[in-house]
Amino acid sequence: MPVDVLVGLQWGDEGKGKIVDVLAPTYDVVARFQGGPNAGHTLTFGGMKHVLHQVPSGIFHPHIINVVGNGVVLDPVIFLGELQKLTDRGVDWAQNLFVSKKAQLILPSHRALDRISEESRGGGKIGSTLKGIGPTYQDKIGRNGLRVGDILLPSFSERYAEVVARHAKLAAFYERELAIESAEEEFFAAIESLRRLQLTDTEYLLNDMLQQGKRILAEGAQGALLDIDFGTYPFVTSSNTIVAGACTGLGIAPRHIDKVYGISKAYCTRVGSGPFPTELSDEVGERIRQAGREFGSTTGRPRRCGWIDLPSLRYSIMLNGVTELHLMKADVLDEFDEIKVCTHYATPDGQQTTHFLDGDGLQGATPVYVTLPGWRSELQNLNNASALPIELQSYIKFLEEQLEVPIRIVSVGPDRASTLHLN
Ligand code: 2SA
Ligand code: MG
Repeated sequence: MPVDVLVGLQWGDEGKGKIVDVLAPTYDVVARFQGGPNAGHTLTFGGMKHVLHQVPSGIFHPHIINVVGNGVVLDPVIFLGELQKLTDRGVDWAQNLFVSKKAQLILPSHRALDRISEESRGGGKIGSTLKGIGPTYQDKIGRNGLRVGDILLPSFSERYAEVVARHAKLAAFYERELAIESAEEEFFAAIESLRRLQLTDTEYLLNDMLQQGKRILAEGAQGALLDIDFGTYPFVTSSNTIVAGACTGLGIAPRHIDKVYGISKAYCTRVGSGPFPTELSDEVGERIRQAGREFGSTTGRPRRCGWIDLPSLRYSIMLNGVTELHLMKADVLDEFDEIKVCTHYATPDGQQTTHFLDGDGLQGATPVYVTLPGWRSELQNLNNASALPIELQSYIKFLEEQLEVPIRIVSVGPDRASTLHLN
């Protein structure tokens, strides 16, 4: 039985949480493979909105096993807080949630270092979520990190002290102090609770489930343009957000991967710094922000908004081997007379390119647009794909031709129910 992977194709916030929730009933397992509390996956059903950061989005379905994989960086305080909220809402997660012993722990000092590192960058800030993501992955790659399994060892507090002592030296280099005393109290309380969860070698769990014929959905966080290797470096996150990350982040071999769901908004957004060729700094961008309620679900930051960018999508589709595209938040464009699509870039040397560019190349690229007519009607209550306005059908067809992948889902509202399946 295969593993299907769901990934964001832009700079995150494409609506991955909603689609995992929609697709989840046909899976036995939902597994997170990278990122951590920098993610904010929003699910809306039954008139309630739920935002998940580290808990996989299958948690609301009692039949689904949810796995936090080894590729994740886990903040125990935020994680336990999320679980408490689920308990308060009557979700019984205790039997359905497994955490990899190999996942890295985010310590209070990682959060402090994230802040110090951002502050020391002056004008070149990454715009990180300040959740400690970068410093934790640095420690992982530098072979200095603490893993979830370490909390089961009698020597845990000693090892913790060693790591924090090193972090304090790093802070001193920036002439700063960690100032984490009160955060440490919460941290150790959360570690106590974390010990009582199902901590295991999830690579065995997942591969055993595959052998039993179970279906696994790997849930990506952030998006391809924030990938540490292929994103808009250095304005990226610190993990491989593309489909390859699902193999290393879960311990699943590439040959098991079947479908790749690529999630894109009908327009484009970005939070944090870095190039964004189709960004609209005018009132059109503001209209998209208001209509789409484009504010970060983790930090509340206003998101930068712009038109859909096909060179970047083609790149993300290539890197991920996307087999079907899901077009999100189409309803946000309901009131626009015209919709623009960036088909390629013009470069300062007078050339045109359909390639996504790197670094300064992207900074200097001018988007070239095709303008399509808007549909000027309310999509939210549509429940049948055949009822889609002709202009939206043309928009979808245009994207499919340009991107050479089928669009299988169009989302017309935040609720589970506002999801149209196309053939
Ligand atoms: P980090 O914290 O080290 O991963 O930040 C590095 C860059 O990655 C961006 N990033 C994100 N971009 C969009 N959405 C994300 N998640 C939250 C959400 C963000 C929020 O779902 O809304 O609430 O603000 C996310 N996580 C990381 C980040 O902006 C940096 O550019
Ligand atoms: Mg998000």
